[in-house]
Amino acid sequence: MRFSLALAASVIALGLPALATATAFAQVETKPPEVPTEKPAFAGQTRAPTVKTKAAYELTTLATGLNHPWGMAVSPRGSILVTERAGRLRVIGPDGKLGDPVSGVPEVVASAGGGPGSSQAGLFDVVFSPDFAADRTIFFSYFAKSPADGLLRLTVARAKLSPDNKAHSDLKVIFAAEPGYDKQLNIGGRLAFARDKTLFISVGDRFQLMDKAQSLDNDLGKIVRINADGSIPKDNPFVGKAGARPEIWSYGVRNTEGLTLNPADGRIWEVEHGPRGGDEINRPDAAKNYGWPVITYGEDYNGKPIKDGITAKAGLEQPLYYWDPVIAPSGLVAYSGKMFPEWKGNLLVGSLKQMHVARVVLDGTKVVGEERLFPEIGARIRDVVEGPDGALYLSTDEEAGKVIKVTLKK
Ligand SMILES: [Ca+2]
Repeated sequence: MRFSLALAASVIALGLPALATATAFAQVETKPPEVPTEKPAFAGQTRAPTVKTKAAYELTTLATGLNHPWGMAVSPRGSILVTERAGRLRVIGPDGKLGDPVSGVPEVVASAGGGPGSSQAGLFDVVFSPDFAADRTIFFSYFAKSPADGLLRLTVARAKLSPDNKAHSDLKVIFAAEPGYDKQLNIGGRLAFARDKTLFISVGDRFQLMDKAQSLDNDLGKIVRINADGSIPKDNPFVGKAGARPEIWSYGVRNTEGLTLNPADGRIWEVEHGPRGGDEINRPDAAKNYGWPVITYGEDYNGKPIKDGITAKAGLEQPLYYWDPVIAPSGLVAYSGKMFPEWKGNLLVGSLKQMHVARVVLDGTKVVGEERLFPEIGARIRDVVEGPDGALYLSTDEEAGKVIKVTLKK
């Protein structure tokens, strides 16, 4: 913004058409940054130019009255699994009918809240097995209290869904993030299958334990990769390394609530909640350190710097993109459908705080444009998923939350 304003001012001084210049340099973000002294590491790392979709879309509310719907998965036949944070799993049939809670979901530790300092626990994400047609297996993440030590952990389980979609069976816990802890902030909890059928899990830094994101002897502040049966893939980067947990794929993240396979490059991408002024997009590489909390954009909620207040350091990865002010990103899809050809290859990111879906236009790994879609919904967006026909499904983070379908306008 600083540059565009300065440029616009000098253009006005020269008597050139200021409007055209302002349009050419218009950035999607117009509010001042939280930390104006911080500078991006490269051009285009923040405040991308505004783009505007030509696609005519319509929004249809499929379900209402869901308690903070958190995660969704759409089957090839159009059934939608949706979690409610309080600990219920529901199925919306292809006919749009909302089913009763699926039985057999384990007990979760759930709490109300939202915003800095409050609790945010419960039942989180749900994904289909890559072989669902054959194995009827689903995977879900939740916050649970361990009977052994009474502490709370992000937990991932698999279970079989009955043919009538009404019950779970054969529940098996396949991951629990170590160490357990008694507080309920920055838990993470997104799930995404890679093409090789390994399961990626985002684990938050648990806020007060942020320094653990930098050490490899624990799972907090990490992107974790496991096999679908809970075993460790032999080609994980820290397998056999003394003092490192073998399930770790990459580290130094804060609270990742968006994780997805990008069909364009076959890679897993993530979006994470940073501190005030530092939300990020990253494409996690094996064994790499994404910086938190040693480097970050933004500042602490009390206005003080995070650690040394630095944004770059040798050996630590830069985010591909950051938002300052934050959007509070949750839910991520790399669009590959046929319904909206214009969005192909774009990242679609739910925004809790700014109540929109950010459409992020990529050129390779570089962000070249951004748009704020669906502000007319007027609600915190918790999850964004793509259906088999290219329609989008959004969930809203509300006491009486909705599932909304986005389709091409007829
Ligand atoms: Ca980072």
